[in-house]
Amino acid sequence: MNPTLTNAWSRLAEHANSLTHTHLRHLFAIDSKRAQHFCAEACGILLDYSKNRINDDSLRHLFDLADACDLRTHILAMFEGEAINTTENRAVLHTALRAQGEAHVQVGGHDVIPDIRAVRARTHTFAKAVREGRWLGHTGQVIRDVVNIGIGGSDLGPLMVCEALRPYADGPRVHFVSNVDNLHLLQTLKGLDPASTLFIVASKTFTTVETLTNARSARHWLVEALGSEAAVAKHFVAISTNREKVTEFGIDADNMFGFWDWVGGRYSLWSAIGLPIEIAIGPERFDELLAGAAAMDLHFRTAPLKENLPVILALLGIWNINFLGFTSQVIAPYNQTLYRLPAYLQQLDMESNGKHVRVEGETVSYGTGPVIWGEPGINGQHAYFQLLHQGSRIIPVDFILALSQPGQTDPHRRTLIASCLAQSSALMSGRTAAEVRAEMQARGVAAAQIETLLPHRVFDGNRPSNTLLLKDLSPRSLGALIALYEHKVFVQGSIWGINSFDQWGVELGKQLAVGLEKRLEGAETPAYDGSTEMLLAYVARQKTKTR
Ligand code: G6Q
Repeated sequence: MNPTLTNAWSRLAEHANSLTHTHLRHLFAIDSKRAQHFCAEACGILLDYSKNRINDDSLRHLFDLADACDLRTHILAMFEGEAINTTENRAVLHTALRAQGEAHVQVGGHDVIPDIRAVRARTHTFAKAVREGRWLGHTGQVIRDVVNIGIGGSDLGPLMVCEALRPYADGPRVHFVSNVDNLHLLQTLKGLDPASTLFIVASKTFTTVETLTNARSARHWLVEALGSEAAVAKHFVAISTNREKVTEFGIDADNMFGFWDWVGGRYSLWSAIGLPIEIAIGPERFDELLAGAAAMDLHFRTAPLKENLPVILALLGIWNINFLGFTSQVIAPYNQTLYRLPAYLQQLDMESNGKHVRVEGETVSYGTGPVIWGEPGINGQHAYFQLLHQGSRIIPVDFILALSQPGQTDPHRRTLIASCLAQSSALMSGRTAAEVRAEMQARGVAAAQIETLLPHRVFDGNRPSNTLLLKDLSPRSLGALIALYEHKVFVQGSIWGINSFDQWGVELGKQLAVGLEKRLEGAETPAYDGSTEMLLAYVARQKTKTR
């Protein structure tokens, strides 16, 4: 169903006009229970969405839109393994990876749950052996450092989770190398002892040039140092769906942990791709991460739409993008260990919903995925928040704050919480000219100077945000938080009628890079566009000069 053809869409458009001149301050003033009213809680996460430019009517129309677009049917289709990734004819079953207890999920008539659990048993055993010092390197040393080599979905998820759960890390140190710029690998390996270093080569396809180039260089570093090709068997494992390519690379199939084409790269941290997490925090805690995500899955699948966190978050996004024209979205986590969450969500959202054609191939006439960006909020306050408060565009913010974490103490924690609450309050209320004037007068500022400074010191406010409070930042609550955003992205994709699970947009550049690399090696290639040819000539001149 094209969402713009629904009655709900037309009503939302009209309704948005009627709210144009309403300030959030006013909405709070006329409803003393607004905060309680526009608030929902599930799986240890409180979502306060009262600071959005909405009222009861807005929500009613948004839920009608979800119904008119058959959201419930879409949800069921995903959980039940239908091939909803239509351009690749694949099911989308990251939810099956974290299914708890007795479960059966069929893909093409085959129950995938036993396969998932068999691989998990192997990753658990392997992670334990590494953590307990039973998996020994080629020269008999225990593993002290683990280097994950992967990129995109084979990097961002495990990296983000390992960082977020660092206070729980009690295994070997885990490092991540993704950029093909060899300085990333070089700097990571600096100070590591090859005899006690294990490499995980993580690549769904095992054809990704960045990952294979890094993996080859890592193998060279190891073999040089340990003096034997045989060392590879004890220092390299692979996570992939491509057994043939893994063995071709020289990694024994026994040292490979598999997954399946129905796991999208950016949804894969719940599969064997999570091995670095298991090694860092232990298989039991990894299981808690899965259980947290499963709890959110259950909530998403069963809670009424009006209480459903992912649905509410998604509909508010649609309201902001399609009806208010706010097409950018900041992710501002306040806990330091969540510092990679914005990058992770950037891939999750922008690769999933950065689409301009509907599933049927027709070009959309409405906005789709937002521009997602951000950095930890507290640092952001000293950097990009100026634009959020007084810039000429309105950019909604998701404030994310876990209220406790092992090792967190006051006064640091208090300052963190106060800062987070202060920012969303300031964005919402702003500061009027009368308030600024009164404050400056009270400080004895001269009248003329007050008038000069006034326009610069006024904050319009009325800038929307969500606040997500987690009771703690544990494997379980993190699992729920990630699943919440996965489902938010899914709901938006379903309503926009796009395929959130392919990523053809990354292909063209990859193909061009192959030819350009040949040209850089000196081969003749067909001419590129004028700009690219000019840049190639510049590169060539610099190369000659530095020789
Ligand atoms: C994720 C994308 C992409 C992918 C990387 C790495 O959904 O498909 O980010 O994860 O390109 O791919 P490989 O795991 O195949 O190396």
